[in-house]
Amino acid sequence: MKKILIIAVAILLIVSCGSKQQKHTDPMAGTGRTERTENLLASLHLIAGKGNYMFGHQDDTAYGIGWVGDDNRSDVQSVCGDKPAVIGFDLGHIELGDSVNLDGVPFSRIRKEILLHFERGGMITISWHLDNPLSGGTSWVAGSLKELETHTVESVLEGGEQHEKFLGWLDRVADFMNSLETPCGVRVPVVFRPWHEHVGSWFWWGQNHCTAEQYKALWKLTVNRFKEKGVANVLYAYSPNIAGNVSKEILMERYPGDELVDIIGYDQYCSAAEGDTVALGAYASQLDVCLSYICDAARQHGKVAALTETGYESIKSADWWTRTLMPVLDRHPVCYALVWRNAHDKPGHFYAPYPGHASANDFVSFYNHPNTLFLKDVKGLYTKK
Ligand code: BMA
Repeated sequence: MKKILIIAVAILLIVSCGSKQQKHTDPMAGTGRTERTENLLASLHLIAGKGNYMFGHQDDTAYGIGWVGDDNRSDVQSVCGDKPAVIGFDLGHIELGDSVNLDGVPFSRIRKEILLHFERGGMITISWHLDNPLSGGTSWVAGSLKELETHTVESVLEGGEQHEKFLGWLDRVADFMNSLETPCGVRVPVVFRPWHEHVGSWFWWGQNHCTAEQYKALWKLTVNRFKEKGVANVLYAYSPNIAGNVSKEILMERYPGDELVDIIGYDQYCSAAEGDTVALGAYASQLDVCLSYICDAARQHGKVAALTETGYESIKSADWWTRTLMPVLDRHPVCYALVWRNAHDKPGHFYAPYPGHASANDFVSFYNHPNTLFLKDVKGLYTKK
């Protein structure tokens, strides 16, 4: 009986891998990463160099407005007939050993969706809203715990009282990265974007809660631990955020170093009240200025730029896509722009349109614009250039 089962599994593997060998080769590049991972990075440079940008959406295939957990469903696809080229997922709470993330999405589902999107030819980016290892709170700094949280980064670094525990947390993320493997043995390349929006102070790794040196040490610890765990399928994205009096120096102050970063990103949201065209314009001009800083920095450091998070909660302007966002993106060589999630359980907390939304038609025009890339437009992201 056992024998029959083993033979059946072997046949299944051979059939699903589409080859006579049980495993495809997953060649390594000389850099300690897989060739596919390096090919993805080269593709990102090419896309940005051509003046194109991929559209991305957080949690796109996990849930949307009025649905959760359906197979092969996407609000973006329901509106324009194609999936985003980039899908983002978040690993918050994986560090605790939980089976679902902080937004209730099972990690098994996240893994499945990542493999599916890779097989479709799309790109995956991963963020991590992890808890506070020192206070037991969330990523977000709560007023009453402020003092303790100010010391969190220091506490996880070498010599700190949370160091050992924190290594265990990093290992859980590294294990997840290593588990992203197709049945044919191909490791799925992903963009990992840790310690984001650090120019603000809302997360425990933010500006006021650690020194620049501590922030950089946190980054280095993360990358080195992943290396030690054999992670070979990850590109790293640095993503500062908008802040008052923003300058290129502020955005780049905590840049961890060329050998530790592949993508220089930027996060900025539009928070205009409905009908406030002045605020819409302010978002666009601020984005324009900051993307020029980010693209400049990327050029200087030999990196590729991206708008790693953006969006307008509830999209309260029917032509936001083509009138506000698109003209700015058209002016800067960013390889992708990702909007945040369409929460199924938080009314109004959505950033991509769904069928019937007032901006749906405008989104179709955005989709049809020659510079925007959706899933059907991206070919060979992982093949040699
Ligand atoms: C935030 C919100 C939260 C969510 C978090 C992580 O911006 O969407 O509801 O828990 O991102 O996805």
